[in-house]
Amino acid sequence: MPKLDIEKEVYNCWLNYRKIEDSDLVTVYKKRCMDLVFDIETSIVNSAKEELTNGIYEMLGIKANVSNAPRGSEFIVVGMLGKNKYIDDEVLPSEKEKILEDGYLVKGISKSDKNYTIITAKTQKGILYGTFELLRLMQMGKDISNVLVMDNPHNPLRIINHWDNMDGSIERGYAGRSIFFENNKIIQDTSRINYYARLLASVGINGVTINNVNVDRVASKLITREYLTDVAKLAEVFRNYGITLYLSINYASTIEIGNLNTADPLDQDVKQWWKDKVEEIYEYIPDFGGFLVKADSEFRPGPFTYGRNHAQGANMLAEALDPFGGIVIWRCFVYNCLQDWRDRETDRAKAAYDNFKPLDGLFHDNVLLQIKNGPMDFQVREPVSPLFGALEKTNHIIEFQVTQEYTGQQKHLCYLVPMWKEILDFDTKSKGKSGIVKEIVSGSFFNTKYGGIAAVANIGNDANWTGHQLAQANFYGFGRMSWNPENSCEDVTDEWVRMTFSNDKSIVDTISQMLLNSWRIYENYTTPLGIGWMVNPGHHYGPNVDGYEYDKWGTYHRADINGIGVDRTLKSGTGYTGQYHIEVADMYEKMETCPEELILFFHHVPYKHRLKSGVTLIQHIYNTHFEGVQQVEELIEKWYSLKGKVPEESFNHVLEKLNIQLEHAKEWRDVINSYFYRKTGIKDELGRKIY
Ligand code: GCW
Repeated sequence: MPKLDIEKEVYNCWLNYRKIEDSDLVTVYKKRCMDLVFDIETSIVNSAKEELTNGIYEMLGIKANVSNAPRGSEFIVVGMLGKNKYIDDEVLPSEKEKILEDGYLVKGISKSDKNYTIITAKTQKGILYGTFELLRLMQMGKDISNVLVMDNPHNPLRIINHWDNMDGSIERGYAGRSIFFENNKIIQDTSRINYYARLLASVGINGVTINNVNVDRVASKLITREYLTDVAKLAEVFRNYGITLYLSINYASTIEIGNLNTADPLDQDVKQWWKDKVEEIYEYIPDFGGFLVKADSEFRPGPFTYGRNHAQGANMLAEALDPFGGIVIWRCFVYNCLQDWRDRETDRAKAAYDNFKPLDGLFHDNVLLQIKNGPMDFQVREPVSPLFGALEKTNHIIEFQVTQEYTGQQKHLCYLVPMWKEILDFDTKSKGKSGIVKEIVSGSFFNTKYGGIAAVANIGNDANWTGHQLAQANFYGFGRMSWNPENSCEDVTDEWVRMTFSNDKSIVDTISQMLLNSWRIYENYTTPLGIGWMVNPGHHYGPNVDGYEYDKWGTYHRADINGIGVDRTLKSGTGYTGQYHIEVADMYEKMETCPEELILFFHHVPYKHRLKSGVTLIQHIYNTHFEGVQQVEELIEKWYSLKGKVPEESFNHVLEKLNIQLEHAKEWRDVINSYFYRKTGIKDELGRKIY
């Protein structure tokens, strides 16, 4: 039996609602949770009701009474503002004002004759989010009697993108197969998808794209009657949790599944085809979100074929979606992937800005550009894409990658929340003032109609969803950060550990520390100082220093016997630094002011160059690679300290992953160190073993 329980536990992720052991707390909670007042019935509120009754049952072992009026003097009341006297009498006008769309208030009330806790909002979704908040507090053993939590989503759009193919495989998926597709069909049993919707809603995600941005022949047909009935079923599952469904589309659908011989966005037949198509989709899914489009990118079709630009391509689709309130999310991952190594001017990092900055202001207002966080491709460290702060008149959202393509593929522990936080807090100095990325992407800085955060999912049909159980923290953390980037990494991490494992301080501290340090550790033993890429081409796992250096794909580190790094300065390099606002450009342009962790991204640096720490670049490379491996050993020691404290299966599972990580970290260390030792002939000052 314990086996079954643990499977259930890892499957449930942070919504495990473990039985609460502290008997005093149980007494207090039970009194309050016995009586639940819900005064509206809608599918989203019903999801909240089910979640709350189920959570209470699991944690406290009681079946709460649910009705539309309190039975006694202690209860929880859940309802919309302005509809219920128990709520309206006790929520201050100032509080009412501060609750924004989809935000919520959870408030404890103590009166002489009544004690109760309010969950209220202006929208049904707000009620659902507020309910999850209350459950989170209970899972963490927090006070719910005198509580006062008000929270609003910082980003209007909080979307998860799946790179799932219809045959069930997942591009860059490291946790099993698709939960949506199998054998070119949509999976009919939606129970797992329903659970997934709960997980998403619990962290505030409100949009999902179910299919890969690389839309193959079969997936192109998702927007046809052959599939729309099934797509609509999925949309319903998500709708109940306040989540809007989007589809990735093939830009050349008119050719692929229509009977036209062109996809020219200015062609009348093409325009009409999309208008009819969109109308058909809305017949099935009245609240369909819209299209996600990868066009003219990595051999995908796009408007370039017809001599048209991205604005013309996106606007054509936007016109079709506009009457129904749909949006086009158009990706900016457009670059020349066949760069020649002799060409020192073309620079992949410059491509997104070069392609899209000139189009700023030309997109319809239901088009959003989706921009990867960095100018390259989800490396362990990159500067922030210069498009943030540059696009002033175009809706746009940032794209993160939760799936760990370049960050250890869910074999390595690499908790990405600190990275995302750093990116969101970056100051682009746009318009000569402080233009922080999180304010830009939310839409508030430039006052754009839409804004938000998207990310590529890291889940699949593995029993624990994410392959590495601790990678669930990346999923959770992404949601919490997209809801509110003001959340601190420490708080988000703490919540996840408590909800997933335990409120025991030693467990919380140990796992939190492991998570919070893991990104830097991974960086230490992999690619140094922002250079990125030294992975095996294709699958992107494991070290291969020259893998992309000698590949036709064209992504370079330019290591020679004197130095390494790409000169991206205006003065002598590719000129990429010039894409940033002047203060930022100046900072990156000079080696002395360039943040060292990115120095090889911006400069070709001699191996003997002394870094601020006083050590030479080459010595830094050696040191961090030895240190990274040691740090993985320390992670293992820390994990050992939890033996007997976390469920045995989880303990063994994570231990196994950490041991793999250690072996592979050693490989990284040795490959990188040997490469540079041979290239430079410079010995490690500490005489450590270099092969
Ligand atoms: O990083 C690359 C990935 C591709 C991916 C592409 C993209 C979906 O290696 O697998 O394709 O990015 O973001 O479009």
